[in-house]
Amino acid sequence: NKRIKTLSVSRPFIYGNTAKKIGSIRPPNAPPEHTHIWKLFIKGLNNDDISYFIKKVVVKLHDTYPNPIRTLETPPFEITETGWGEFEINIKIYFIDSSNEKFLNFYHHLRLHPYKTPNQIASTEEASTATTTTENSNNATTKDEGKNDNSKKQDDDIVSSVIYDEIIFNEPNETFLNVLLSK
Ligand code: SLL
Repeated sequence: NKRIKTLSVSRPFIYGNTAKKIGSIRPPNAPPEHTHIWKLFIKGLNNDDISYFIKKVVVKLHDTYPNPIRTLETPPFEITETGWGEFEINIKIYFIDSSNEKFLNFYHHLRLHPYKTPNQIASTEEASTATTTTENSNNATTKDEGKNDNSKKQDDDIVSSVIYDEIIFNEPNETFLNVLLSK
C-alpha cells in the first residue's frame, strides 16, 4: 500500500486594509462625498519579500471607481484610495511565468467602519448602563455607526481588517520549486 506522493509548498502572506475617516485635511483629489481614506495591501509575513514568486497583483475595485481594475506590477503590492462605502475587492495574484501556475483569485471585504465582536457588544452594554447615571454622555467609548457625532478621539481611529493566509502550491514544477525554496 504505497503512500501518495504529493509535494506541496506553502508560503504565508498577509492581506487586508486599513482605513481612516478623512479629517480636515482632505487628500487633494478626493471628491467631496468621499468620507474615508483606505489602503489595501498584499504583503509577506513580517514584510518578507513575496515578489520573488509573485509577478503582479490585479485588484478590481467597485464599479463606482474610475478605472476599477488596478494592476500592481511591483512591490509594495498596495493601493491607497478614498471613498465612501465598503465593498468586496477582487484580488488576483499572478505568479512568475516559470511557475506555470494559474492566478490565485479571492476577495477582501474592504472595511471602513469599526465593528464589534459579541463580547465587545456585551461589555459595551454594561459600560453604557454604568454611564447612563453619569452626566456626561461624551464619555462613551463606543462607535455609533451611521452618525457623525462621535468623539474626536474615535474619529481619528484607524480601522483595519487584516488576514493571515497561506498560498499552497501543489506539486510545483521543478523550476518553481527551486524558486520557492531559494528564500
Ligand atoms: C454600498 N455596495 O452601497 C456598496 C458600494 C461603493 C463605494 C460602495 C467611491 C466611488 C467613487 C466608493 O466609495 N464607492 O469613486 O466615487 O455601500
